[in-house]
Formats: sequence, structure tokens, C-alpha cells
Amino acid sequence: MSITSFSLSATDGKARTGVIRTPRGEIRTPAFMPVGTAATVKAMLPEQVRATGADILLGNTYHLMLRPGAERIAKLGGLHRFMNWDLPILTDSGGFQVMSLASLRKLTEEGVTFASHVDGSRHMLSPERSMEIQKLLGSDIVMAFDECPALPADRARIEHSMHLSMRWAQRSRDAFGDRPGHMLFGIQQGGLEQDLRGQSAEALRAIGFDGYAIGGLAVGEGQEAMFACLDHAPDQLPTDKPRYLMGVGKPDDIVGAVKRGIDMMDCVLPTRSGRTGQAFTRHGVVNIKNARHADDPRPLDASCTCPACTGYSRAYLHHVFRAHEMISGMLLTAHNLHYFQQIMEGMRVAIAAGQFEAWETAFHAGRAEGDI
Ligand code: PRF
Ligand code: ZN
Repeated sequence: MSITSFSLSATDGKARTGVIRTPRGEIRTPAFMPVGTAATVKAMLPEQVRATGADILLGNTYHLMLRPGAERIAKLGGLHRFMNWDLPILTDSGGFQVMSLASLRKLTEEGVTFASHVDGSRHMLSPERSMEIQKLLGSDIVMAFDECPALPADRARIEHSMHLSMRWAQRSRDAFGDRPGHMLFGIQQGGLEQDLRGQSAEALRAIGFDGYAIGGLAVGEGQEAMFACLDHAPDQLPTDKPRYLMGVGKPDDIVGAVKRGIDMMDCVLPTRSGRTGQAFTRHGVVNIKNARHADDPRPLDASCTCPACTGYSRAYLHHVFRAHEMISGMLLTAHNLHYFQQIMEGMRVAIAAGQFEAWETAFHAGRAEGDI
């Protein structure tokens, strides 16, 4: 018996609900992972993140290797101890962040060398070094090292990149070795090309992983194209392992992904938007900086039980945002994370009851396009 496991308890259409078990705790799926890039979910204490309903956080190899350094975190007892979060952590492997944040990048078969966006210092990441860093951090779910081309890209570029990522997936598997209690996820690439996605899935299944991520989406292709890809990509992956859609998304992206068979997601949207004055609610998006909230005594969402909605008016949230008070980011982030976790909980309950379609209809019916 392995000490990590994934078990499905119900399916409804392609939507699934279940639980991933790890020595650090259980992850109820479908799961939304708040992003804790720099060993903090910005503006939130760990106990507040937990109170929103999160079972797992995402951390980043790229940011932590540059600052404060993986060896330093290891000496201080690992990432969980360092940031005071003792539940599961998934870490991304770094390649995707190198491509979006670092400069002077040089990509070879071996890996990628780059200059830090923090201080310009030069670094290297390879499948072997990424596995080493994620081990030093003490990550519970380790991601294989991959390369994600920006879309649009021509087919030859996507194909070459996918094959490179599959060779790196094998090297990640070999370097990860056997680590009881820790899981290694492979990452499917192949852009929007269904046959390349199929080849990528085959390569990953032949290597064998504890879970399978869908990478290379939500990189500018738009929701319609992403959903068209997700109409097939999850079906190409094993049914008995978790499927993780990386870097998604808006509430309706998340619901559409779960409907198509996705079990896990992460996105900076609820946290980043919280700091820029955008609140997601069951009725739509509220831009709290808008002057029409200045005298509004109502909460953001009267049916929400988060700290922002139970204690504060829109007028107050508007005031502290305009005054650049730190509590603005704290309250809106708490609300957004709470709302995202409520969506996940709603979907888990609906799938278990065989009511996903009715739940989805109600989800869309209550929402307005644009600001509310
Ligand atoms: N690969 C990795 N991390 C990612 C992505 C990817 O393709 C994406 C794409 N949406 C987000 N984060 N390793
Ligand atoms: Zn709220």
C-alpha cells in the first residue's frame, strides 16, 4: 500500500469528485490551489488561507531558488516550516516561470540558463536541478520539468517543444526516484493540436506518474479554444490519477474545466485581483474602486460568510482601497479565495449528488457580464 493515493467517490458526466491522500493531509477534488509564489499567499496568514477552505497551496521553484534559495530553506527545515503551512504544497518546476519572467534565456537539450529577474545573476535549471530544488523545499507534489511555448506558435515549434518536454519528463522521473509520501506529476504539452496532445499523453503514461497535468493552455488562446482542447485532452490521460490544469482561471473557466474532467487547478487571479480592487462574487465582478460604491452600506455579497462580507460595507472597502490601506488587499483577497473555494465545494457536493448540470445552470444564471 502506497502512502499517497487518489480515489474517486463519484462522477457525473465527465466531472469527478474524490480525494488525494498524502501524509500531510487530504486534498478534496476538484481542488483549487491558492498561489503562494514567494513562500506566502500575499496578504494572507496561513490560518486565514486554511479558513477559506484550501487543502493545498502552490509554491514556485523559480522564485524560491532565486530568493531566498532552496538550500537556505532546506537548512531552515523546509518550505512548510519556513512559511508556517503544514498542509500539502505542490511546487511548479520552474521552466514556465523562467520563460515568462527571466531574461537572457538559453534553451538547450540539457536545460535552460537565464538571468534572474531579481538581480540579474545567472542560473541554470534542468530536470535534475528542478527535482533537487523541489526535494530541498520538501514539496508534497512535485512537477516534472517542462517547456511551454507561448501561443500562437507554429506546429513545428509546438511539436519540437513537446518532444523536448517528454524527454525532460523521463529525466524528471529518473531524478525524482522513489520518495514515499511524495508524488510526481507529469505535464502534457502539445498546444492546441489534438494529435500532439495524444502523443504527449502516451509518452507520459509510458513513463508513469502519480498525476498528470495539462500544461500549455491559458497562454492567450481564449476560453473557446481552451475548452475545445479540454473536450479531448483529459480523456487522453489515465482515469485513475489526478488531472491538474495549470494556471486556470476565472470562475467560469474553472467550472468549464471541471465539467470536462479536471480535478485540480491553480491561479493567481483571486489573490492578484484582491490587491488590485477586483472582487469575484456569485453575481459577477465588483470593481471596488468605482465611485458608485463610496456611499454603499451593503456588503460585497450579502450571502458570503467571509470576513470582508460579514464585517464591512462596500463603502469601507472602497475607502481603504482608495486610501491604499493594507487591509484592502487583505479583505478582498480573503473574499476572493473564499468565493473560489465555495465554487469548488459547490461542485464537489453537486457531483456527489449527480446534480452537476443543475448546479452549473444555477451558477451561470446568477451572473452578469461586466461590472455589478
Ligand atoms: N507548465 C508549467 N507550469 C505552468 C504551465 C505549464 O505549461 C502553465 C500554462 N498555463 C501555467 N503554469 N510547468
Ligand atoms: Zn465575501
